[in-house]
Amino acid sequence: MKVYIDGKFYAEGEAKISVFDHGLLYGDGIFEGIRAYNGRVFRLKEHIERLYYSAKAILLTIPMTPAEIAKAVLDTCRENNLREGYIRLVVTRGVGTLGLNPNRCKNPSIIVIVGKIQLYPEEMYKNGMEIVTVPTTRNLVNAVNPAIKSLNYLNNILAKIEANIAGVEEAIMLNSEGFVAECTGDNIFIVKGRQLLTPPLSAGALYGITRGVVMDMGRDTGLQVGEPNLTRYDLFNADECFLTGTGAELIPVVKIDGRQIGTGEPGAVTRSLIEGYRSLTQSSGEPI
Ligand code: PXG
Repeated sequence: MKVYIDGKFYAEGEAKISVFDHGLLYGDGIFEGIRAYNGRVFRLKEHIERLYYSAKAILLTIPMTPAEIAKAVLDTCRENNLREGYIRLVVTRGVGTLGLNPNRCKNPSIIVIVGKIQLYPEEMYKNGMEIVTVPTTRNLVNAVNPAIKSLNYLNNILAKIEANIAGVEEAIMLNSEGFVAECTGDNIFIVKGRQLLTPPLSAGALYGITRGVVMDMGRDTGLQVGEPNLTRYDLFNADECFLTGTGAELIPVVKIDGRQIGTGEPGAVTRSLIEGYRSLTQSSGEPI
């Protein structure tokens, strides 16, 4: 695989970033996880828009236009003959001194890596997954807002480790008020009657691209889509529950903290949204 760094392609072994890059020293940077399906990059415009939102929030000036970033992503796919797979777009603060002040970092670096994506086991898409709530709470929105897709993922990683310890693949994270925020790398939805609900960004959720697509599909199919604060009680008593993410797509959840959700099998609304999402990913996107 060839890796794009600041306008040039490098073989995997040669694709290197300075140890003085503040992305490494302080996790000072931002990223996007994007998918390509069937020779097209899915929701590329939305991912790049979110990248600029993250950059705005951390006062990082991306030294390229959105159109140039899109071209770099598509060029990297072409260079690697990628038709199907995962694209990691990273912008670091750049090389600076050992002090944390970013004013010494003159040149942010732009990196595009393509590869394969590890989905959850296929069996879980069919039968649903079990998840638990973990002790690590979501970062405060007024500290490092979880809406920023920053290179600081320790909050999520700690929760992921706690999920692993509990023997499950994903974890629900609550915010400091006890409301559901999201999972470590996925947004969470519930279905209750004709309502399709997901926590608001203010609860500590990422502005998920898949989340947005699913909310649109929900509206199109006549569901009442809402973003209220949700508690664990709301999740336990939902008819259906599922997670969304670029990597995971949509995956049904059938057990939370030992409580069976709905019938204990993936629900009808979830299954039809999975179908709808799969056909969208196959039929739309920016041609490579
Ligand atoms: N919340 C968090 C914290 C995320 O990191 C999502 C929600 C879903 O957002 P999108 O925009 O993808 O619908 C994410 C995205 C991985 C992986 O390697 C994680 C994500 C995306 C792709 C791969 O685990 N997380």
